[in-house]
Amino acid sequence: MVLLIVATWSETPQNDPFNINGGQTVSGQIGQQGENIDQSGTVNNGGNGVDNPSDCIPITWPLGTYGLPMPKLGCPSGWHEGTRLHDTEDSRSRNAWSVPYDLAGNIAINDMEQKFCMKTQDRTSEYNLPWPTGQYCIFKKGNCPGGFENKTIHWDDEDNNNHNSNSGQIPDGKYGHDTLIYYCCRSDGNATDAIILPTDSPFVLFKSNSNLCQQVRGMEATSEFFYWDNEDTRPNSRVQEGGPGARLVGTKKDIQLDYCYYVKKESETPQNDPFDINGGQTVSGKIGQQGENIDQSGTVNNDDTGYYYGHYPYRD
Ligand SMILES: [Ca+2]
Ligand SMILES: [Ca+2]
Ligand SMILES: [Ca+2]
Ligand SMILES: [Ca+2]
Repeated sequence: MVLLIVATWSETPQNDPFNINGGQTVSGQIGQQGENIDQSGTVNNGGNGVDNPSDCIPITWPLGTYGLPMPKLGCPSGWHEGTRLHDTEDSRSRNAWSVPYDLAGNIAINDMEQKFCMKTQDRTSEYNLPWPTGQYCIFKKGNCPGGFENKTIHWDDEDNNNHNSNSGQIPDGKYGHDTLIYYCCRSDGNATDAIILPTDSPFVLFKSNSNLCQQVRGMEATSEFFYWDNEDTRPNSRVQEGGPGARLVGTKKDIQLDYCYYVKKESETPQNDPFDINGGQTVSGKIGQQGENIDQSGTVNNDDTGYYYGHYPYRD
């Protein structure tokens, strides 16, 4: 989401009141009503200060070690990549996938790659929060973060001349001639109640115990899938109730698994950006409820504009 800081009064500035230097990527998150938004970098607002800068919290990926499916556009900064190649059924192969399919990895009717984004550092900043309640799953790496339950999917990969392989950082599991992957799942909230996660770049979550994608504030979710043609002879694939929405299909136990692919909501991109963001890099901000302040990042120079800086309306 592009930083949306728009004045409520009629005098929406023609000339950008903000000059955000440096162009670093910053995500902001907001607190509860009455709180301020995160601030990072030097904010010079000519005396219209944020009420309680100490309340500001930048949006970060939640606490814990875990993984997410890798979208084609890559992993969050600082995470590690990994790959699992499934040698899927060679006889009358019929892997299938959604169109569009926005996950990274080579896919074909007889083999496929799952690619992973793995967060191997438990805490990355003092602002990390726990994962919020909801209905979603992530990959397990070490202990599941608080509030999640362990779940598994077992793929019966090709039995004959199996050429499964893996590389890099991968989720907890068993990676032999078949594939067992552990997930962390929770169903302690409603998928329709939006949770707050970083919106800088696309990411992927799994459904949990629901046909719905967990809603994420500022992001548009699309349900995509991959269908594995698992081993046909003595098929032995298994999924768990309450797991990441995998379904066994047919007597030969193929597996269809849904992915929720998240991109920033188009509607949150202003037509005329009232900000002059130098450097051409992305600055993401998230805004709070009405009456809250917005995040600022980099140097904000609003000298001689006279615009009100203390609070901005929530726009979603
Ligand atoms: Ca194969
Ligand atoms: Ca097998
Ligand atoms: Ca076979
Ligand atoms: Ca099969």
